[in-house]
Amino acid sequence: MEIYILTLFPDMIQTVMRESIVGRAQDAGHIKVHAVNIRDYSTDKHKKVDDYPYGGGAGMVMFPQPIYDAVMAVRAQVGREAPVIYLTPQGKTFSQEMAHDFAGEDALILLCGHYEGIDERVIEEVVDAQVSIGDYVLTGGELAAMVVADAVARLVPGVLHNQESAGTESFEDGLLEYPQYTRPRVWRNREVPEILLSGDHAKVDAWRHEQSVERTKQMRPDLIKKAGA
Ligand code: 4FD
Repeated sequence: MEIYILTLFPDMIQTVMRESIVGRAQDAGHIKVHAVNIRDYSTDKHKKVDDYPYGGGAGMVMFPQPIYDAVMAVRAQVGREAPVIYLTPQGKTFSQEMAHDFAGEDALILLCGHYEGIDERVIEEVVDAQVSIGDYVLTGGELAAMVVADAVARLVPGVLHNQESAGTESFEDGLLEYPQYTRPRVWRNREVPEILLSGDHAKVDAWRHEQSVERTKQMRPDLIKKAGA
């Protein structure tokens, strides 16, 4: 899968996406993350990409031309259908379900705004979906785009190894994850729950499910209704 991130800060993308599991997945050829500099597509003599908002108000607005040209260039390069997803606080809240939908695409084009956002007309012209990673405002869409890219990348076949399987953790069954323990068996007078040392896999599974349900009731009662646990 190819993920194109259109941004004014391509170095920010490259630096993060070459690390850890996503970096390894790129090295192995499972995914490729392209950071596309929107400024490279500005036809302005000073490579300007933003201007004052019509009607007045604080901040600057990214004007349509460089964004439109960057999207067209990427679309031509991809050659296949690829949704253009704009990261914005006005978008639909990102979810694990959305991550699965996006993971089914050959390519994604993630558009990052800065300043006070982008001209509404370029959204109407090229954007297929507006997505928000949560109800807070960031200085730019880059961190939001990388959250989406990371959540999608780990669902691409081959990206996670057996030790890191995608299906067993929080949200895949609508419940929060159960608590995990490793060595030592006693740490600062705190013991690992006895049942985990019993070797009885059926009992361990039952205990973990019960812990997941309890934890979800405590921390995220809103999820219990959906999970039907
Ligand atoms: N919650 C998110 C996305 C982007 C962002 C921006 C309009 C500001 C938060 C469009 C205004 C983009 C999010 C950049 N902040 N900031 O997903």
